[in-house]
Amino acid sequence: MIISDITLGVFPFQPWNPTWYLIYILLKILLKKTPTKETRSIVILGTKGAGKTSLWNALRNIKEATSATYQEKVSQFDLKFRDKTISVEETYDVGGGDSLLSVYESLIKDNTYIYYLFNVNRQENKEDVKSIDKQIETISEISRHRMGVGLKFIGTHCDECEKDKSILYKEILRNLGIQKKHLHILNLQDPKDVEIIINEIVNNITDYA
Ligand SMILES: Nc1nc2c(ncn2[C@@H]2O[C@H](COP(=O)(O)OP(=O)(O)O)[C@@H](O)[C@H]2O)c(=O)[nH]1
Ligand SMILES: [Mg+2]
Repeated sequence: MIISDITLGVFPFQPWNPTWYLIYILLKILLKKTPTKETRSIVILGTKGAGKTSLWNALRNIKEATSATYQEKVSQFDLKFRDKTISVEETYDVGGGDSLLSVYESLIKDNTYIYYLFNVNRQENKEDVKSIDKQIETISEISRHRMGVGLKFIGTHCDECEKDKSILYKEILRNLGIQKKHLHILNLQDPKDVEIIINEIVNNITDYA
């Protein structure tokens, strides 16, 4: 019975592989619609070039072109939406390379909310699929030893995709075997799209300054 539930997940999951089966179950537990009032820190992870640094910059109102990131400190900053302001705890903006997987251990703490970014145009790209596999496996494993970790996917670069957004949603939801509430499809270069994330963070987190 459970098998039929997971056969939907064809990308990046391989449900016939027992390791993936476990990871898939763990991931399901991690999926949370939004940060919550218990959330204490925000972490942005994902594949190379997906837009992690762009999103950190947009959240901080930094208008700079990005270059490949290895590991850069994101100092504490205030995030404001309408009349509410919250404080975002210091963290690191890490690159999408395999060598940085070990850093996840210190980034993902109790009550961390993870935005997991991938480029919607590279769903079939072998390198990206491999790194999503590895990163999700690492995140799931670390989160087993943490309390209150939440995760949601953000498919980026949707402006570069010819497909209609509703079709893209359907395709990705089917491939990942997740529900719509666990996915945003955004153009990170559009301030309106970034505002969706700012609103989501500010309105669900209690100020933890
Ligand atoms: N068109 C478009 N470009 C994006 C989007 N998100 C990021 N970029 C660009 O993609 C490149 C890589 O982004 P970056 O933030 O450095 O990715 P990172 O490796 O995940 O930190 C940069 O040139 C960004 O300007 C998006 O949603 N749409
Ligand atoms: Mg970067």
